[in-house]
Amino acid sequence: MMKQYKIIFTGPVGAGKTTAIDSISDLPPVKTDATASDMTKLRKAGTTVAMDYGVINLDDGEKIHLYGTPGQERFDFMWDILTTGGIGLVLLLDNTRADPFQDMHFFLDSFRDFITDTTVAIGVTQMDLSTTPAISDYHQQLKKYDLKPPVFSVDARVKNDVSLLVQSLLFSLDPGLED
Ligand SMILES: Nc1nc2c(ncn2[C@@H]2O[C@H](COP(=O)(O)OP(=O)(O)OP(=O)(O)O)[C@@H](O)[C@H]2O)c(=O)[nH]1
Ligand SMILES: [Mg+2]
Repeated sequence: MMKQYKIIFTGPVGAGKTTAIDSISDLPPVKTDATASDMTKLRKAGTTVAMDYGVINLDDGEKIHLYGTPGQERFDFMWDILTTGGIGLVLLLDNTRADPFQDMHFFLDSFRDFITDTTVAIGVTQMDLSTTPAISDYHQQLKKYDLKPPVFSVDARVKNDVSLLVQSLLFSLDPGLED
């Protein structure tokens, strides 16, 4: 029986969850983006209302299933559903948002039980548009929690960036998973 793993991407609206899964999925991803009137203030056309799904096929036939949550809190009933059976969380944060540390706090708190049972890796997107806060500032903030997750600058549109973040998550979970 080939092993199957599931990881979950979460983070605020526009952080790049849908884009990231698009970038690394080996199959055309399944998206549930809808246009909404309140999207006009964002740089993007759609927002996820249920989930994203993609998959990475590993060389040995194993699969990593990728699930993206909606960013909007009004769809937070999906968050528990999507984390069930997952082995780790990728938290994407948008560095151009008003208060990315507040976003980080909110999502670490919302997914606290899941993170306690599994592991988390953090990707900070849009650093080309806003260079502050710096990655070192995120590390500084994280000292307040009992967590030492990997934190990377990630462009969700770049496959290699997203791939490195996923690898760091798998590695923090089980060094044997990465080769
Ligand atoms: N300039 C820049 N744009 C980025 C970067 N990462 C992602 N984007 C863009 O930011 C937008 C992210 O949109 P989505 O992927 O829909 O975001 P999401 O997290 O799925 O949002 P919701 O589903 O609404 O919660 C897209 O237009 C991406 O092309 C980055 O590092 N730099
Ligand atoms: Mg989305």
